[in-house]
Amino acid sequence: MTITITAFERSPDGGKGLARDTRVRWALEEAGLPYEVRLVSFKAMKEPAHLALHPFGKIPTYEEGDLAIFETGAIVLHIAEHHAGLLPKDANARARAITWMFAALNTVEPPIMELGIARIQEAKEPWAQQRVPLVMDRVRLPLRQLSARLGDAEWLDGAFSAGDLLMVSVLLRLRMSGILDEFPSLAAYVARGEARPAYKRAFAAQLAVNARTLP
Ligand SMILES: N[C@@H](CCC(=O)N[C@@H](CS)C(=O)NCC(=O)O)C(=O)O
Repeated sequence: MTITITAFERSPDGGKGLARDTRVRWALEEAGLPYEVRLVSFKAMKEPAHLALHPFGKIPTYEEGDLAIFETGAIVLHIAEHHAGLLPKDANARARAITWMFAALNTVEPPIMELGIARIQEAKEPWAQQRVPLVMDRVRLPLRQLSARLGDAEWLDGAFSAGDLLMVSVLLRLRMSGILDEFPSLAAYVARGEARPAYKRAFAAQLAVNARTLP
């Protein structure tokens, strides 16, 4: 059955791979699954056809036969549960890997998103100067804790898993801020993720979309 995902027709990051379709592309590449991409404009994302797939009018979505789902965490979990390579077979190890998926999306990502909002959308507010350092500290706390847990290990819990895929994807959003460089073990962890052939293929595929010239 053909897998179709949605992605930005033109990503606001210009192809840096930070839009969330890259996470899904990466998971599909790790699992060795071919997929098609339907590109959507910001306008189309808010129209009924797309809202039927994604009630919040965002990308990515995932369609396979009569299944249509949204939310990158759910999509990556679905891929990982049905194909080898992203979750361990042992039940407890699998539960721990899924825990890291949730930790990436529920604990580490929220302050990182908040920092993006503080730096860009709220930049002109009179209080922006005071707020940004506060949010940066809110980003640093889970990073310190994550770095302590990772230690010298290659991945978060044994072999590379969907937990690492989402954690690396989330941490990548910090590169521009310079905060990642304060945590050399996390910077090296992210670099290991980016060095995976599946990540490179996913990155190249989204870049090809964003580098093309629109009519
Ligand atoms: N929690 C959702 C977030 C989805 C999301 O925010 N997608 C962004 C792209 S990375 C989007 O579509 N933004 C366009 C908009 O909000 O209009 C997920 O993980 O899939």
